[in-house]
Amino acid sequence: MRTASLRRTCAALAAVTSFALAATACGGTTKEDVKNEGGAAASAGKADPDAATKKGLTVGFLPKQVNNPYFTSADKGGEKAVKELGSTFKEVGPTSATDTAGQVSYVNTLTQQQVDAMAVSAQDPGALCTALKQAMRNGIKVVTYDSDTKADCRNAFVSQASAEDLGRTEVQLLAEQIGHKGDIAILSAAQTATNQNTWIEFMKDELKDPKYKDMKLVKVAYGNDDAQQSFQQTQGLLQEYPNLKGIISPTTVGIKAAAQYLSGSKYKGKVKLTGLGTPNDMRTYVKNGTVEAFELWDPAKLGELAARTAVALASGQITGQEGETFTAGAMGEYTIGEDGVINLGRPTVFNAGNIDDFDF
Ligand code: RAM
Repeated sequence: MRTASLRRTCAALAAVTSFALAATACGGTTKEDVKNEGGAAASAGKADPDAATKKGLTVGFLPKQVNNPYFTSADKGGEKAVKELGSTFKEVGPTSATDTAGQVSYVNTLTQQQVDAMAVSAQDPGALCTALKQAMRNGIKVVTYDSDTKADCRNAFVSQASAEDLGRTEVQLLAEQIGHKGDIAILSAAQTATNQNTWIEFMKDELKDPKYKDMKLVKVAYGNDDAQQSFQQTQGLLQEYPNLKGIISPTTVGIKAAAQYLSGSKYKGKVKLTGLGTPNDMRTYVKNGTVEAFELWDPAKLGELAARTAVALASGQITGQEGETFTAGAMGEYTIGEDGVINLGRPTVFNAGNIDDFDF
């Protein structure tokens, strides 16, 4: 059995040396090690729901992108919860949503800094796996939030809502606005983003229903969660498809940039736009008639649930197995579902009638 201090040494080694060297120095990495020391399917030990909540932990948040207001809200929610629980919060992360190599090195940084748990929003489903598994082998609990990696590369995934619900309802929202007729496009984030790609698959599946027979998805464009690129991609879509009737943008950066473009163009109010946005970003465009309705969850609550899940894992109250339950403070009780997924709840649809009730 490894001691905690050996784990720490290995963590530091793994982060500063090559994986092979760290594995040798730490006595090799066998399948059994992985089984015993990490992975949703192979979490260490048994959960003890009555275990005390540990204090004095360090929980690192690693969003897709640090300068994105959505992640600012989410991570603030995480920070508040971590502090309330008597632990230390830290945040690291890239400024670009397409800097996957940067995300990998931030995982290694957190491992090297010997955090107790990390909450990661993955830019890419597979790219972080080696680094995340290394973290778990060193006793660090790994939660993904917002955007998942593969199930065996983390202990649990805190999902904003059912991916299926999100994908299908965005198509439904747009269909109502365009009378179920016309060409439509999707303006997504990064091409590799796990969350957006999952939602887009459900959008495509929803569009197979005969009630959408007169709607055609002509293109999926990628604005990389960059305001300027998203603006230009919207402009490009309208140039390429002048008969476009609607756009779905399942990204807070994308929908805002698309709304900005549409609102200053001849397409304002004519080309419908929906997707996932924050009420504060979208208020102007709802009030000026560019956007009728869009949806989102509360990012701060997502961050809070990620933090509480990370602390529950690090305290041994849960291991990430399906069926385990834990209390997430005032948010109430949550049950871990299939593949270690924990669902925050249902998203809210925002429109002119309710947008002023929200401030995030
Ligand atoms: C952007 C990011 C994030 C996504 C939201 C809706 O801020 O791509 O991952 O969940 O949009």
